[in-house]
Amino acid sequence: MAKIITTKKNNISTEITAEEYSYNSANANWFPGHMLKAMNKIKENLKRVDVVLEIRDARSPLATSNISFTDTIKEKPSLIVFNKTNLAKAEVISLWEEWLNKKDENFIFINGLDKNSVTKIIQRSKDILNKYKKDNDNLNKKNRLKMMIIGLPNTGKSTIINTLSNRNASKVADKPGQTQKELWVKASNDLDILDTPGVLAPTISNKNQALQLSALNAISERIMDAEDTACFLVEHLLMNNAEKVKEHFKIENLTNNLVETLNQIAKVRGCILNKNEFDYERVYQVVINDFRKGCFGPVSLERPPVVTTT
Ligand SMILES: Nc1nc2c(ncn2[C@@H]2O[C@H](COP(=O)(O)OP(=O)(O)OP(=O)(O)O)[C@@H](O)[C@H]2O)c(=O)[nH]1
Ligand SMILES: [Mg+2]
Repeated sequence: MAKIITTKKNNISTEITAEEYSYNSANANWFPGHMLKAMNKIKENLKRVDVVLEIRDARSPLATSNISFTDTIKEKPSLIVFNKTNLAKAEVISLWEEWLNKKDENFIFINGLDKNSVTKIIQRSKDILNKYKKDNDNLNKKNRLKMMIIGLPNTGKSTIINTLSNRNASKVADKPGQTQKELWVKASNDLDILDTPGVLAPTISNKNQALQLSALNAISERIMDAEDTACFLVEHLLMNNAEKVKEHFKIENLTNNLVETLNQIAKVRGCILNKNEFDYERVYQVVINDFRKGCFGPVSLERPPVVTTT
């Protein structure tokens, strides 16, 4: 059977992290108009809330950040919430906690589907707010807590609100851009939360970051195609979750070679074209979908940067 992986894609399998790409103005759909609108709304609503929650994905804590948020909310009490811990590797989360503890940031790791875990956000937010109030003692004491929830698309903002409020107050879906308009939700007698549409950073300068965002379903396939995303995922999984790949696809003689693995997946999943060629487009979708369903066990796409001392 013929191998149809192109040269360009084989480049992906080598030094992607060293490559520098620019995705800003060159890419027509990178920062769509509705995101600009959403960002302006976030700024406008800042004065109506006590605390801002910035949701990121625990599998990619830095890749799912947005510099526009950091700048916008810097004067406001805020908490970075790393969501989807049930999909990330526990040992890598510990490394992140160690790394983040050295920074001057409020953060928490949670599983957005677990009520006990999500509830921890409330106490942390109150502690942050109380500390802030002590430092700004002219602020009025109020009984109701008002929160705004922001973050990249598909990081789990609406899910967290639903878990907190015990109902499907905001629509949830495993695709970017589900929430299109801000929505106030009364989560309990003393808590109101403002859900907002996901907003991407206006610029992403690193291809590895774009690949992570694509794998996590935070950006559409128009920006990063399935072939690049699937090759990135297979390479990552072969290095970090090989046993699970073997088990999931029932591949006995798994190697660490990208093309051989794609071919083996094509065989076991019957992704074959008419002329006995592998149907790589279908293989890419299988890899991406199975990753998003969590079929390879906990996966952490990013590790804390290593600080080198000279
Ligand atoms: N496994 C797991 N899935 C989660 C968690 N939180 C959210 N999800 C899933 O992630 C997907 C996206 O969730 P949403 O709540 O719609 O994400 P969002 O940030 O509101 O997305 P936009 O509205 O598009 O910006 C859904 O399929 C959720 O079920 C979590 O902690 N663990
Ligand atoms: Mg949403």
